[in-house]
Amino acid sequence: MRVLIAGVDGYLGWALAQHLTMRGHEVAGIDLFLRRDWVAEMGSQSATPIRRMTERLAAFREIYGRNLIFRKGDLRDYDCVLNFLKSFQPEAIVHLGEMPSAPYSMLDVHHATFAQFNNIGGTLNLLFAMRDCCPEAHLVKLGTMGEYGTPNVDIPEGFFEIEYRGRKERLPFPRQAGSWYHQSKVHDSNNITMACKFWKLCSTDVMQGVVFGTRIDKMPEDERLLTRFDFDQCFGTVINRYCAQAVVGKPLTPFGKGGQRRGFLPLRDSMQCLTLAVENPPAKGEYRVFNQFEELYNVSDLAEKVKKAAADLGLQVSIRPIENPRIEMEEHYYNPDHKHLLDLGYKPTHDIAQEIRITLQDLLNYKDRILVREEALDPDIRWDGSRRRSGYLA
Ligand code: USQ
Repeated sequence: MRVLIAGVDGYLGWALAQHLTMRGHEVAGIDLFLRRDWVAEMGSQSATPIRRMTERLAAFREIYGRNLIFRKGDLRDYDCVLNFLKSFQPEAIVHLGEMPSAPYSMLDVHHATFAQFNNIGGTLNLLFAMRDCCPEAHLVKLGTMGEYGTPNVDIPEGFFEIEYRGRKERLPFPRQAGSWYHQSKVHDSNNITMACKFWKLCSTDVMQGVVFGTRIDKMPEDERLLTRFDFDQCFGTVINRYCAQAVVGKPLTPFGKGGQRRGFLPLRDSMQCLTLAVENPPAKGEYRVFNQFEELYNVSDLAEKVKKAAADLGLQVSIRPIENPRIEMEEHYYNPDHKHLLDLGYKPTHDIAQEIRITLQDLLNYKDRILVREEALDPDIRWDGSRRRSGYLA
């Protein structure tokens, strides 16, 4: 299948290009390298030494014997999007090309408007370009579990049956985003739903949980193929940040009471799930939603798991909760469904402890790259709009 990946230079995109190629798909990618700039803006860098795209492409060709067709381009530029789609004629488009950080979007008005213009505008351009040149293609769009928020009831996969004043309807489950970034994904979901309805496009909107780890299945041992690994306050997700903290001997930092529950999945499982979505497209005109995660954990339990895995490797680390810079519930009910991907054959990794151990081992090779950007680990972006470092709570 011809698959176009928007955001191919990112954490998921670079890994997915390899995973899909190993499965025999013809892959093209587009990227503007903005993730590299955003992380630098946060005073940080990828712990793994990611290469320039020219070197990445050469390594790709050498190791997989296939070309990754690449275009440097901006999804906010409609002509660029349209021309690339026209020339590649994708059968599937995996859209990972958005600004993915909640804290980054909460920095100030400029970052909030950037997050929404960039994400919503890029997705709209893709939808219009699909309508105009490849309406049969399948859009696999990366949404987020964060679109639903943390309601005090179970969360279905996108839709639920409701009876109101004696009448019944299948409606989208209410979205209650927790940041300007998460809100941009909610708007995307609404726009995609409309494009499927009006233009008979088809789409899988993937409500993905928090991804962690360094590895994908069957990954050849070559440093040039490593995907990026961020640990700063904006682009590092919680388990990845804990692992980076453990490697440089800093305390692990659950925010506040630490009872925040989320769905998590290793990078290798994210690849498996996105591939299942690509290889099993919905019907013409269908908009479907997959909740994509392996298991639910709270952030305190995860800190304990990282501490234990680190101890197994001889690293002594402590856990010190810090003031929560975010406005979010710190103890709450959380019970989302996640059946659609399992029905399609998703086989979860399950051994989270083993995955954390592998991540720590990989990071130990790059300890110095984390140490030189150690300050980037400490959060100071607050949801109330102020900027102040979070102190330890105990
Ligand atoms: N957290 C800590 N300590 C830390 C960092 C984070 O306790 O050092 C907590 C946060 O307060 C939050 C939870 O961990 O309650 C998850 O935070 P995160 O930074 O790992 O993830 P989040 O901001 O939710 O965003 C990430 C990705 C985003 C994706 C989302 C999926 O950056 O692109 O959409 O995970 S989900 O969380 O399911 O919405």
